[in-house]
Amino acid sequence: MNMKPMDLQELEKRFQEKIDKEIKIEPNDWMPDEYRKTLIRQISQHAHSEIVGMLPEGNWITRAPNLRRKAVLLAKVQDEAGHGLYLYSSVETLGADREATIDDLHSGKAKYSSIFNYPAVTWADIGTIGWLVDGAAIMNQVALCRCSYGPYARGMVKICKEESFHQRQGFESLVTLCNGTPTQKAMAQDAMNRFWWPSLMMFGPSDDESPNSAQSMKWKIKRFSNDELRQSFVDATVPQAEILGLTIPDPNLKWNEETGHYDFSPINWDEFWQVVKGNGPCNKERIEARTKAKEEGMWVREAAMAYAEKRALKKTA
Ligand code: FAQ
Repeated sequence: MNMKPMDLQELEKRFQEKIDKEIKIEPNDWMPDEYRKTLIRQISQHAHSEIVGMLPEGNWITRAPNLRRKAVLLAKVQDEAGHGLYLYSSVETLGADREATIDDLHSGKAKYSSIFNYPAVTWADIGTIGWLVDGAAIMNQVALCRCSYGPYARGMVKICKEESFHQRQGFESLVTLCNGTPTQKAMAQDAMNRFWWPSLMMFGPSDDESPNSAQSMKWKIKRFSNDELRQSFVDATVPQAEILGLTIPDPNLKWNEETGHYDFSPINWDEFWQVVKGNGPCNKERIEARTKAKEEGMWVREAAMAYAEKRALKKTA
């Protein structure tokens, strides 16, 4: 039996009609609580991913092999910070408190992308992160430019332009390594071996294990399912690996004439859930780094607040 009052039912009906007509939902529009909650969850996780994602690469800024690579890497890491900030602003438009959202990351309550719990141990990892991780991120995020929530969709347009540069710089860096000495090529292959499967995991659990997908697709927050995007990523990336002369670490990877896609081996979902639950190689280190950054930057925030208060007092006086 449906116990909802008529006006709520009517509001929900009109809301879905708007979505079906591709009209964007804006912050002051009426929206179901669950739609708001889903967006706060997804966008804040996305923001945390961008910020935590700065750590593995930031670690290599001082060790980039030349000035050009260093400038590019510095620009990329700064872009990720910018993405995090747009996304936190977008979360605020939904009425969420920014500080509370960030505290949820530090307390371990909030999730962020599993991929950033793997270490970047060699310079080839930096090219590989650009190529595979940013490549996977774009595959997912281009679709988010058409998300039904206006502020998120518009933020994603700029983010995708920058992610596209990130992917290209990663690929270009790997072209250099793969055409370099045998040791450099082996380093690129080793990075590929370690990052391939975690990159496929970025798209989330398979469709039949994804509790949020059905409703998010109906609300047009998500436009494609996790498996559809993962397949598109594999299909797009295999020819790129061939250009680089790198072997994808999957003996079952092969072109399927019937489906028009590449077949690939099952994903190790135990590993994925272990990493998501906090037991990946770098989870502890990542949260410690973010908490330390917050503590060390506290004096700046306190000084800014004190200055703002002083100015406000002066004005009233
Ligand atoms: N890691 O029901 P679903 C980047 C969670 S940005 C950890 O399928 P949904 C840029 C999921 O939250 C990368 N947790 O969930 C960059 C849910 O948990 P909950 C981040 C994951 O939301 C590059 C549960 O599993 N991109 O890389 C993951 O419908 C280089 C069940 O899953 C985004 O955040 C995972 N991989 O679909 C930066 C894009 N996958 O909340 C620096 C926006 C799933 O119910 C360097 N997000 N979970 O407790 C999305 O598109 C979606 O949220 C999905 C997951 C597709 C990630």
